[in-house]
Amino acid sequence: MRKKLIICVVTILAITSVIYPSFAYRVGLHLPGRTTYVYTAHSSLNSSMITAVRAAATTWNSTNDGLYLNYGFGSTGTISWTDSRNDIFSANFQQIGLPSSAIGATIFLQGDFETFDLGINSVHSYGTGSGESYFDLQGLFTHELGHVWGLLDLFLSSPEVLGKTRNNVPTMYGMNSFDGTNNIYYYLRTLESDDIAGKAYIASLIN
Ligand SMILES: [Ca+2]
Ligand SMILES: [Ca+2]
Ligand SMILES: [Zn+2]
Repeated sequence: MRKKLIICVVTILAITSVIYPSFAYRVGLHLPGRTTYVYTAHSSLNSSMITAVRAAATTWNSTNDGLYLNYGFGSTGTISWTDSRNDIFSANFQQIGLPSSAIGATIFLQGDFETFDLGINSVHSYGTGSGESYFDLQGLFTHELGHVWGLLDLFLSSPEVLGKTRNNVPTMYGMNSFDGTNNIYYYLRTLESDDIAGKAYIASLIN
């Protein structure tokens, strides 16, 4: 059983500007450079992971605000932050220079929000469901894909999180442990009103 909270980070390799309006969600660091991103499933993902990321993308697409994540193709080879591929991958974060304590990370380069890469840290155990001995893949991917749209992590002390339970905590809650479970990701599969409002706000800025 994991007793330690592990921060799930969005990694911006270089930060251009920070806008930080406080609504019932938080946006900042960047606005997406595209209204539709095509992502690829890297060969480091197993079939369960691919199923999970596609379900997570469908969840965000269902908000119907003009911002879409479309599956492109399977990819192989080296992951590059600077190529045109938006790879979804699994890797040992420490070995590739990402924060070793993170569970997932979404990576943009400074000034280029046309492309991203999104990874899960292979040192952890992943699965499907609400079990406590692993992290739910679909919920984790749903959370990370929210970062693609520019939504920021929320934490225990965030007004958006105070008073919430596992059943209504926003998907953008940024740690694994909440409301007595160490696998809050299972509950992050479904978007809450704050997540939907945040994405709609971002859509209104760029559409
Ligand atoms: Ca890339
Ligand atoms: Ca939910
Ligand atoms: Zn996060």
